Amino acid sequence: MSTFTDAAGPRGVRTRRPTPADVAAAAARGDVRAWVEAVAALTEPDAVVWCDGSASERARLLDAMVGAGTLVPLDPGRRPGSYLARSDPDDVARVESRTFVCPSRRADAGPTNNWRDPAEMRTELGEAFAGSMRGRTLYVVPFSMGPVGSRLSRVGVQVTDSPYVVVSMAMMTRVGTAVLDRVAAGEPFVPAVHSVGAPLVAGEDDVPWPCNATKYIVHFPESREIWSYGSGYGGNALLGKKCFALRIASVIGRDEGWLAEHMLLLRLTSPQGRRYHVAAAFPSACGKTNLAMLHPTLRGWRVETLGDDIAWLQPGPDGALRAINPEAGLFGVAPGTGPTTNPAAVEMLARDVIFANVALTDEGDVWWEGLTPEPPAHLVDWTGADWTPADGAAGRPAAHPNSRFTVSATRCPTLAADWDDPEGVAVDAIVLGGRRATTVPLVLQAESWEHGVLMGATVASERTAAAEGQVGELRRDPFAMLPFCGYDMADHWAHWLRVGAALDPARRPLVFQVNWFRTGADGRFLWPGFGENARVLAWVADQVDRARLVRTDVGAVPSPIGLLPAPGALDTAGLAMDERALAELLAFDPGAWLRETERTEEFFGQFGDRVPGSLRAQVSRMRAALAASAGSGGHGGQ
Ligand code: OXD
Ligand code: MN
Repeated sequence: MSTFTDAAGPRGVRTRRPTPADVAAAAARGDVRAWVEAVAALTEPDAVVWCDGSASERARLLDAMVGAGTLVPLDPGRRPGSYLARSDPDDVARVESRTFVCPSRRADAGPTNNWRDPAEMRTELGEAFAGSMRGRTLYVVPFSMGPVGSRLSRVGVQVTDSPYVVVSMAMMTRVGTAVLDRVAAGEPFVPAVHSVGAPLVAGEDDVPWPCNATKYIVHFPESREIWSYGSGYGGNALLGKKCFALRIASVIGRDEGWLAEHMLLLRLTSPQGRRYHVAAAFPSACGKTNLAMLHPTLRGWRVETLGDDIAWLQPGPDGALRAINPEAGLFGVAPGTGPTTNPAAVEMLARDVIFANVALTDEGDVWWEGLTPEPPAHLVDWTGADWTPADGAAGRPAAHPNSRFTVSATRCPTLAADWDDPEGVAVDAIVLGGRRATTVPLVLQAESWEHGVLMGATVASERTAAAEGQVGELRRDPFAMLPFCGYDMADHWAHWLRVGAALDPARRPLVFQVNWFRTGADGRFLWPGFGENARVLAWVADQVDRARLVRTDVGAVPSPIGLLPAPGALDTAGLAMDERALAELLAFDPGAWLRETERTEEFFGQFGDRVPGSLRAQVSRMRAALAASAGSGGHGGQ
């Protein structure tokens, strides 16, 4: 067993193994070296390597992973600088059932998080992490979420025994020794401990994707710590993303007066050259990356990408809500990404990509469902088995439904030139969406910030493959943050109300709800989506103009559920769509919405009196208006 030198006391050698509490104490002192030493004494790696995020470090690790069989290099002519990783078949998605949020009081985690007593959890973690890195290297990865030094950014240090995680973190965040300088100068860091939980016994061969059947993704929001064990995949292991930039940052934001949200960030430019910044929340795998990289079908409109998954939003000195994307890369869902759904992504993925769990072609390239209309005649599927289109027809996809690409943001052809401006951008509109086959119209504007918060609080979506669970089942996913909020969801709504109140009313973003996924009686989507979504964004921009420039033309009509586009306000020229389908898309059914409000009240019930009174009052008002509308036989929309 290695020894643990206690930097706090008289320098001596401890023979006992440090506990997670000892590790936490070293981090709390802001002493990165002592913290790393403590983690090493707990986990007993063969070596400790401090990473700098350099190209040479990346090259070294990539080579080693190819040697170990973790990565398959792709054909350099077809997909230069790119690799395929095949994960363990039991390590393919975020494990929400094993994700824990552990403040001292259960009530502070709220009813939608898995809470565990922090002391008990530390005991369990102590057992899991004891010797968990034996035979492996412990890498120290200092990283910044957001541009290094921006007042909107925060830093962290991840230790990990996975070289795959090191290389991925260097693409997804800003890794470098400048972060350690900031910590040395007194900036607090989020300590993030990660182990795949697969110690190697001397002489034992490694497997290409080490992991453990038991997993822990643990957050201690009060001490801002992250501990992740047993998985090497995505949000379970790249701890800057969901664990830090959402669960821990949401708590930091709550305490400091800002918001860490599961939102893409884009800039929309009109044919007249007016610029609008939109932050949009959608549950996992609902096409955020596609929307962030939208290729508008409306002539003269342009979208530039600022972020595709996470936004940190903070009231600025100018009274606007300023936002940055804390990430530096994209970890996107591959299936469904193709030349019609997202041409810019196809271009982005041409080189320097690490793919996970997609299929391999006979030419050494990658393929996934949706990349081309017809699959190749033969593939090696994500499990490494032979695959032909007959397997696809039999319901066995070649790529795992949650297969992913990891790529630097700088590869994104639609990336805004100023994407890493430390001042961020001023958000004009917030868009909330979910995957709803029925009930929710194509687009709806909130009547006020408070109404927008109600819209956010009631987002619901049919489940996708990004996490375990029954695909298709409808689940409430407030602000698309259900799996990502580090504190009580209802407190999160109250915090949204507080942040809104801190903004200049003239600069406060307008809030909208969208639903690209409504289906007709035949079960087919009513709205073509993708590039055509620009039509909805153009209406959003128009509404921003009407509010900001005090335009008097009418863009929206009131209804009991919010503002709907006024007849003719949504530009549908040239859209191959009949009037009936359009009317269906924008219509709302008072009966269905009455049921929706009942479900909302039921949903709010679990949060008790933490639900802000103004949200409950709005639901009551909406119910009364809907009852009157249903009674008069009224039917909203166009
Ligand atoms: C993601 C997710 O990976 O939301 O972005 O699951
Ligand atoms: Mn996401």
